[in-house]
Amino acid sequence: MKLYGTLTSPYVRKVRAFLHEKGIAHEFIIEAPGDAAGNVSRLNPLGKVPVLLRDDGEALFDSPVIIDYLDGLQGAPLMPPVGDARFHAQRWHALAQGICDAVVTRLMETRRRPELQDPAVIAKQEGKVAGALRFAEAHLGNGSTLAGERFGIADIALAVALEYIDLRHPHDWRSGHPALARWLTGVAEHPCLKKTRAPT
Ligand SMILES: N[C@@H](CCC(=O)N[C@@H](CS)C(=O)NCC(=O)O)C(=O)O
Repeated sequence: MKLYGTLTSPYVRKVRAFLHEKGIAHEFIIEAPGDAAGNVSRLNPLGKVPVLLRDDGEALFDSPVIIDYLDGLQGAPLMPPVGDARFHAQRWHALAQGICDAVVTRLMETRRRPELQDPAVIAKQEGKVAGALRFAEAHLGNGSTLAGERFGIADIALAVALEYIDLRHPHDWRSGHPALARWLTGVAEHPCLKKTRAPT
């Protein structure tokens, strides 16, 4: 199978980390949505990365859908199968997805010409990030994993989202969220996260 995407997209990184953690063989093809090769827009009508192309030619898109598909393929599931652990993992995944969406929207606004930028749009997205950080700090719990017994999708998704804040909306969120900062330090050296970190 082939994964199309960029080195900096947090959605792509999450899928790459997931593939690595599950030990699923794949080819990673670096291609941005607007690249001349045109594979992304050909395979995903929404023109977004990541796109996963199966060997039978079927294309999957939107990172949660790709992850759901990959989790059923081989190895121990990274999404708890039932119960509160499953719902908690899905909620962490949704929170992480929302952080990435807010940081991307903010980034796009800051990249417009200064006279076109709307400070209200930027403030609104920063408010979402701040709210998500507060929620994460309050719901972390005491264990090293966020949901279920083992390192899984919740941990991958949140770690990727927090490091995406550092990449694209760098600010000192750590002093106000010490437990979250400690948690990230604890998981950041996990091989699937180290291997997929965006180049600096
Ligand atoms: N909900 C999507 C979001 C994917 C997404 O927005 N990817 C960005 C890159 S970070 C993209 O391809 N943007 C191009 C565009 O929106 O045209 C997912 O989780 O896969």
